Amino acid sequence: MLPRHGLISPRGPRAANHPVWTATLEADLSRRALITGITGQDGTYLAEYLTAQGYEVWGLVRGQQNPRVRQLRQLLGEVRLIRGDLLDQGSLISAVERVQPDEVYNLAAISYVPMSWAQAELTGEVTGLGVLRVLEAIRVCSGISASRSPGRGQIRFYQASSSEMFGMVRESPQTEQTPFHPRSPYGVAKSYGHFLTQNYRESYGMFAVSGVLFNHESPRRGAEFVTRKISLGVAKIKLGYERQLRLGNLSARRDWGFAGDYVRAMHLMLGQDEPVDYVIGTGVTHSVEDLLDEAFTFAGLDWHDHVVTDAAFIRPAEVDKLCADASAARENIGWEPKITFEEVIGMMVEADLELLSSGGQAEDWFGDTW
Ligand code: NAP
Ligand code: G4F
Repeated sequence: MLPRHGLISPRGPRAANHPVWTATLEADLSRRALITGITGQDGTYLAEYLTAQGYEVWGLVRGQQNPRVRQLRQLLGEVRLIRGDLLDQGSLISAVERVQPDEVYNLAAISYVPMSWAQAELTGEVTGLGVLRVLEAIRVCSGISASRSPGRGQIRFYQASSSEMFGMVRESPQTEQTPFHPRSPYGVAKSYGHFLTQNYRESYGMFAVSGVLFNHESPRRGAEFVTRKISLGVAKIKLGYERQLRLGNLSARRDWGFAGDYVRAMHLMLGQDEPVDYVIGTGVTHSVEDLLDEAFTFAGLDWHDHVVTDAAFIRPAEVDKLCADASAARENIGWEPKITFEEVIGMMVEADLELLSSGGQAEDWFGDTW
């Protein structure tokens, strides 16, 4: 639906004063969010958070028989789903037209770094060009062009940028001013999405921002990522299903936080008067060895007895160390993490012990082993 008379409204012309509409006025005033990547870790936390804030939440799901939809329905009964794919421009335009969102959160991506070497072109298409397609859907549906800027009440856009863009870091900790040097096709694709979001803000005056988020984890994390691979490994060893855990580079360092804290930052960023990008992280860095210490000790085990390094998990190019300086987010938008590294790792090991001892499998939840 294109706005008439050049009026830009995310839900089209509102007829709030018309008698037919007065009965639905209250419902119409609730804000509406469209989340891409709703079946992923962050999508589920963000959907829960926005629903609790009174939003009407819509999630974009891809595929004909997406197996995650059933899990999503069990977890988030109130969320409305709409079909669409970041590879398909028309489907994104249809979704924005249908939902008429106030806010769009683009969380969809191929997000597993090793997969970005195995399927580099697809990663470029989804994680990189996918951002362009979502921005274009918003631009077209809002009637924005080089000569027509968005008005008040425009659709606000959040892009899930990543600390992987810093890659071979030029300084530590990393801030909003730290230059990018991505080390994987994933990091390169995210850098494209980041600069494109900035460019649409500057070219068209759109309220489009990127959150440069450092690693964030939870019991909903995909089993291919190192924190969840370790929490599942600990649970399997503790319960006697396995004896060994095979991993790659144990000296890599990351700034690991809790996903539930990070989705609050996404929402805060879209609620500001001005569109500004922020770095989001805890400011504390740990090695994979520290992570092993924490997780195995939590379950009363010693990782040295079980962990084997395996060259199959070493990356063609590694990001050695990441650490956020999120002081701008703290000072300007009042964001701070509440859950520590130790707490999130304990939460994950506990959840996986419970999951496996009750007969569940990681594959029943989000993600499969790589
Ligand atoms: P995730 O669990 O891997 O979820 C990725 C989501 O993208 C899934 O819902 C997936 O849907 C969807 N998706 C993949 N290809 C798609 C396509 N062609 N069209 C539509 N949807 C597609 O990722 P996450 O950890 O929640 O992260 C959310 C976002 O933040 C990602 O963009 C990630 O790159 C970024 N990020 C994450 C972190 C972190 O530490 N978690 C840090 C920085 C940035 P299916 O279920 O259909 O596969
Ligand atoms: O858990 P990871 O796979 O996460 P990575 O590569 O840091 O990426 C995650 O965080 C990014 C933000 O910085 C996101 F943008 C991205 O989407 C994703 O969510 O690996 C963490 C570290 C790496 O240095 C890796 O080499 O753990 C090391 N590692 C060691 N052994 C391993 C393994 N990683 C995995 N996945 N599997 C291993 O066996």
